[in-house]
Amino acid sequence: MNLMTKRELFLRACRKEPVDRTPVWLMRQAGRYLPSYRALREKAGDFLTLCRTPEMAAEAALQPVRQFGLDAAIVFSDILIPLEAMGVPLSFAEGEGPRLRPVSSAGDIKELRIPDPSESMPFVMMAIENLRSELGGRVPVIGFGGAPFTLACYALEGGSSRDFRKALQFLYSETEAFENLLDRITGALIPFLDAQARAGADAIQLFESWGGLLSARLYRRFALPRIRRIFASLKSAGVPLILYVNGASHLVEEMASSGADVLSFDSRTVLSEARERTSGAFCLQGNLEPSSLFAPREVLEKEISEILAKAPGRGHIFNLGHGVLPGTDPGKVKFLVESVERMTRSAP
Ligand code: 1CP
Repeated sequence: MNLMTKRELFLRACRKEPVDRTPVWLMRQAGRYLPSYRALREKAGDFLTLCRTPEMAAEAALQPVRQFGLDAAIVFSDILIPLEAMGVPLSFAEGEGPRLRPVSSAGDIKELRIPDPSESMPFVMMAIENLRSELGGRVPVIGFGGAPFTLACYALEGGSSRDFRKALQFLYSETEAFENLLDRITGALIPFLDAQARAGADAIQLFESWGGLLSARLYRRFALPRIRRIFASLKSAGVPLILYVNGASHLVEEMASSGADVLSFDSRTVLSEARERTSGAFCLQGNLEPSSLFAPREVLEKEISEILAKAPGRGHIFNLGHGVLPGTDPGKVKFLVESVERMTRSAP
């Protein structure tokens, strides 16, 4: 019998304490690949309404936890929600990515608000409270935000992009305004993430989806100081702080100096090398390539065991290197969760 709750298991792993087995959750574990999510979204009408309706948002977050026995729930929301609260209109067109009214000048940036999260985004904290009461403290709840550089990229670009050329052009041509934008976003994120922890989030993750666009030098200059400020401000909340950076093989040392407790990598970074480069001081999270879930079970199982071999023992939270891809077979997700549990459980 398993005496440790999933919450204890997860929190112990974050602190690199001994655990019964390696905990597992997946970035973007809720979403369109799940038929039950598609039904819920249809009921809500659109994605943002789903995010803004706490009962439905809690249900979206619970679906994968119930269906696959994952070891953590992540609140159902989006990294772009705080930009909207700052005064950047946001929409999601059917079948397309996000659309934002682009921030395009120093003047636009001055007009951005630092919102009070309990007034402008109360639904996120309510979804966390709902989730917590549904899970009865047995499964940890992860709160999150986008890292400032990544959010600045979306705000300047007005949506997604392969290379965020407009955003980088602004970084070089209007450097001071770019820094002001990063600072405003940072100022908005601190109370928002703090409110999530106070509402009951057991851990907070920052998603730096576009950090890999920057060299280590530029990352240190623009992105890292703001992340440090956020994590320093959140320390008093007393919850583990997780930093995920996509494309970060050249940023391992920068991530290690961010103030995070857990470092989360995509599949291009070998976890044993990250562990060496950080002197074993951190819990590592990751990092199965999401497309491995398209492979036959025998191949998927081999890929899972490769990841586990690179991160043996304590101080590892199993995850994908990036989000679950649309079109993923939910049966494979179940198989993944069961495989990690079977392969890492210590003999009784
Ligand atoms: O049509 C739909 O139903 C909307 C699809 C969708 C979903 C399910 C979007 C639009 N966002 C989300 C939820 C979401 N987004 C969650 C909670 C669910 C979970 O993880 O289980 C989280 C943590 C996010 C985080 C997020 N949003 C990131 C960081 C992670 C990453 O993938 O790098 C990013 C970059 C976004 C922006 C965003 N929102 C939605 C989309 C399709 C995107 C990506 C846009 C792009 O490709 O640039």
